[in-house]
Order: sequence, then C-alpha cells, then structure tokens
Amino acid sequence: MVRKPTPEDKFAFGLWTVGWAARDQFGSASRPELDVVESVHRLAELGASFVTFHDNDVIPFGADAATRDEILTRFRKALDETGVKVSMVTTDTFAHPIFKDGAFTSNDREVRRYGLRKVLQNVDLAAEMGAETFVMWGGREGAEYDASKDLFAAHERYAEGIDTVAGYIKSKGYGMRIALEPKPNEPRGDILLPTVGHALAFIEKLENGDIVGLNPETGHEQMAGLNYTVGLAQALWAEKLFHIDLNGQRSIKYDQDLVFGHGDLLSAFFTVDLVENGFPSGGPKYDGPVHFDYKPSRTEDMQGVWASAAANMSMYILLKERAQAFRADPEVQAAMEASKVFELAQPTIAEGETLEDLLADRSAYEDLDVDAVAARGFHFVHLNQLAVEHALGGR
Ligand code: ASC
Ligand code: MN
Ligand code: MN
Ligand code: MN
Repeated sequence: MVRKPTPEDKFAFGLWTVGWAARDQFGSASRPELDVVESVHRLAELGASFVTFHDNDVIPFGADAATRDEILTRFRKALDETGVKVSMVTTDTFAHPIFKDGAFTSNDREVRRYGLRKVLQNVDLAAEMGAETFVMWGGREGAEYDASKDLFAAHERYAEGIDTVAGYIKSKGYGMRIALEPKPNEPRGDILLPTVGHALAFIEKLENGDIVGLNPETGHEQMAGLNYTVGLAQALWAEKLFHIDLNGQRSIKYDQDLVFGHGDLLSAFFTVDLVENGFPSGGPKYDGPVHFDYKPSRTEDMQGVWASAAANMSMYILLKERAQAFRADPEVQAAMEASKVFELAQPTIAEGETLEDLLADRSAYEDLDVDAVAARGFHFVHLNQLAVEHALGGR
C-alpha cells in the first residue's frame, strides 16, 4: 500500500480536474456536475492541501454580484472547514465563444479589452483568496490559418496583455507571480507560446518579466514530442519555474490529461527525481505545490473520479520513494561518477584561467590524443539500467 499524503507533500488539484463532467467533442457529459464544496471536502479527505481554480469553475460566467458573493461565501466556508488553501488561480479565457479567436490576441480589439478586464478582475479575486501564483494558459491565443493572423502584432498584443496584468499586480502590491502555461495546439490548430522554450524567450522581452515565469504541463510538452523534465530543467536554470502541472500523456496525440505516471512512466520517474532531488550538482530547486492537472477519463463514474485523484498522489509518492532510493544507492553514485556526471559541473575554463591560457595549453588541443579520448565509453546505458531497476522497485 502507498502511504497517505501529508501536508509536506503539498499536493494540489484544479477544481476543474475532478469537476470535469466528461463532456467532449464527440459526446455529452458522462457524469453529473460536481459542487465545488464537495470537491474541496473530498480532496481534503484524500490528502490534498491545496485547490486551484479558473474563475468560472467557481463563479458562473456573467454571474451578478449577489450570486458571486453567495457562491464565494459557500466556497470560503468549505476551505475554512477543511484547512485547504488556494495556491493558484487562473482565468477562463477560452470557454465562452467571445474568446473563439483568443482573449489577448483576438483580432477584435473589443474582445481584447474585455479579456483584459476579465483577467484583471480575477487577479483581485486571486489576491483575496491568498493565491501565490496566477496561471495564464492562452489556449485560444492562436490560429488555424496563417493568413488570419498578423503574427508580429499577435506577439505585441500578447506581451502588452501580460505586461499589463503583471504591472497591475505590482501596482496593487499583491505578492503574486504570473506563470505562463505553454501548449502547442488544441483547442487552436497552433497556439502561441507553444513550448517552454518559446515562453522563456517571450518573457525576456517583457517589461515586467521579473514576476513572470512558467507553469509547464507534462502532457503539453509531450504533445510537442519534447522531454518534460528537460523543459523543467531549463525553466529552473532560468529561475522561472514558478509552478508545475503534472499529468500523463502517451505520445504525440490529443491532450489526454491522464493520471500522472499513467503516460510515460519512466519520464515521470525522472520528473519526480528532478523535482524532489534537484540537479546532481545542486542549483535551483522547485519548491512550489505539486499540482495535478488531469482529467478523470470519460469512462469513470464518481467512484472512479475519486480513485483517479488518489492515483495521482499515489503515483507521485511511489516515484518519490523510488527516486530517493535511486540517488541514495552507492552503486548509482559510482555509476554517475564513472559516467562523469559530476564532471559536467566543472567549468570548462578553470577559475583564474584566462582565454589566453586555454589558447596556449597544448595539452588541450595540439598534444591531445584525440583517438584515445574518443575511444572512452560513458557507460550511460548501465546508469540508465540502474535507474529503471530503481523505478520498477527491483533494487
Ligand atoms: C488550464 C490549464 C490547462 C487548461 C485545461 C482546461 O488552466 O492549466 O491545461 O486550463 O485544463 O481544460
Ligand atoms: Mn493538458
Ligand atoms: Mn494545465
Ligand atoms: Mn489541462
């Protein structure tokens, strides 16, 4: 049996995950709508410490002020009763047809001004709820047809929108940070900021980029054929890993949002290894909530919904135990040493050494026995075998 989650695990769930009634492109809902109050209580019982939500997961689109207050009072009561906190808030700028061509990058300026107002209003709610992170997933910011979008202007408007929100957060003195969530496609044919790398480059151009970072989602990087752990690593290196969305995806296809570890299991092992153990040489580490953004499959009834929520946490706990055993194994440490994993942390040009010294060092070039160095093996396969054996509980 897997141990029960504790507050130290910092597990978090989007209310839209367990709350998905499984309406898809080909069929109607297969489950009843779920009350957010019930979700908070159930998630708390299962061991989650945090919930996250889109404005419209809690407050229906267009609700009047009285309805909004009444709903928020009920929601806050559930949080108080359970001790569950809100770690992140995000805005639904994709469901209503007004956003069919995007919110910040719609060709229609009226839509953009409306989208900005909706997001700014939600920033206030996020701050009120005590959220530390404000996620922005621009699912509709994109196109199906290249001729339909001035792609220069689209990036200008995207930057204008994000900078405006970041500037607003600063001017209000909210301690919140924005986390952009890349995705390559779906619902749009092509989405702007399709991968971690694209988003990192975009942030560099922002005026208020100091409080803008990333929220990479496992399946979204994998939909682009990329290695999620490598994406997390570059975001960490850039000190921009503000949040994570964990789930499962099996290869390049539609966004599956499976339970974490139910897609590429070995990749999930290395993701947990990085998040929990950090880089072999130290460096920046992720210390935010362990947030699951998955969808209970359409085949599941309500019992299956709660079982799948628990499965995410069980997978993470199991992989964490396996990853800790992996790093603690002296044989693994020796294999890493033999593979020169630790040598990569040594600067190529030594401290105190100058470029002139390198250019004058005949042993580095003229006198180097290139064939002898080329003949050395790295023994990476042995190291990987040890990792797989640990991942499978074989050691
Ligand atoms: C988000 C987020 C996603 C999408 C998706 C909506 O806020 O992180 O990946 O919205 O879950 O269904
Ligand atoms: Mn997804
Ligand atoms: Mn997500
Ligand atoms: Mn998602």
